[in-house]
Amino acid sequence: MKDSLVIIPTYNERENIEAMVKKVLSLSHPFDLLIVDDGSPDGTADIVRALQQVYTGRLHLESRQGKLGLGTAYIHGFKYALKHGYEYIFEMDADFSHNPQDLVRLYEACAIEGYDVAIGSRYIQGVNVVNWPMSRVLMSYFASSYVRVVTGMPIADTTAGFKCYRRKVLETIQLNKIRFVGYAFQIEMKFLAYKYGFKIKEVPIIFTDRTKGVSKMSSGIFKEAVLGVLQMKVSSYFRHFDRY
Ligand SMILES: Nc1nc2c(ncn2[C@@H]2O[C@H](COP(=O)(O)OP(=O)(O)O)[C@@H](O)[C@H]2O)c(=O)[nH]1
Ligand SMILES: [Mg+2]
Repeated sequence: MKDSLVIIPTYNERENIEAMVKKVLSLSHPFDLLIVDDGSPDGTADIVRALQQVYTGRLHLESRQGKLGLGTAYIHGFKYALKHGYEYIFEMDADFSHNPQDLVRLYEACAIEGYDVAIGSRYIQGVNVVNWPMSRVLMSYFASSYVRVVTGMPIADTTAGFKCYRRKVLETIQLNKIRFVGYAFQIEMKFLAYKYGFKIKEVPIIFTDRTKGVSKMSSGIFKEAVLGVLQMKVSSYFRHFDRY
């Protein structure tokens, strides 16, 4: 069985991707890396292809036709990870908002401490967000609280996108039933892991806004989450969460 796969979805991350690949593949733990690129017009995938010559066998690329959303990019990556036998599967952004060094801490929470899901959490010890405008910090913080109240999950950072899953979590959650395509996907994944009774740990991290490239966050994504979380909660009453 292979050990760890970090999945990074990309859309126009030309300015970040090379430094990110080099960083992840030089960490103390031997992570493999999968980039799921949605046909970025800026040529992100070409940079990855060139780097594959250097990191043979450790750097993988899945290219999709167009911008199909963050959630579906991760589902695509999860299926790849399961098919190729990885035990620990990570989600991370390409823009250095998540410090790649923290991958090792997420790994240890699962591999050494025995948790099923480790979440890099901005809100477990105060508010650890650097360089975001106050409006976005407040929106993210209150969105997290809203989700916590509606869903009842005991997680401080319910929208976090920096995570490690043990393989069995992704095998149990029926990936084809995930309803959200955008950022609300992050909420749904945590909710399902929680409902199935997996052991979840929040690892405190410092989140720093990107310095290169632009954010793909939009108000449509936000709307998907607000109503969608209510629908998700209601439909959970009609679903069985028995593990096997
Ligand atoms: N493949 C793919 N990646 C995406 C898509 N939307 C966003 N991303 C990537 O997802 C990560 C998070 O997006 P980002 O723009 O940084 O969002 P923010 O941090 O919430 O402002 C980055 O690595 C983006 O390149 C998408 O539709 N498809
Ligand atoms: Mg970002």
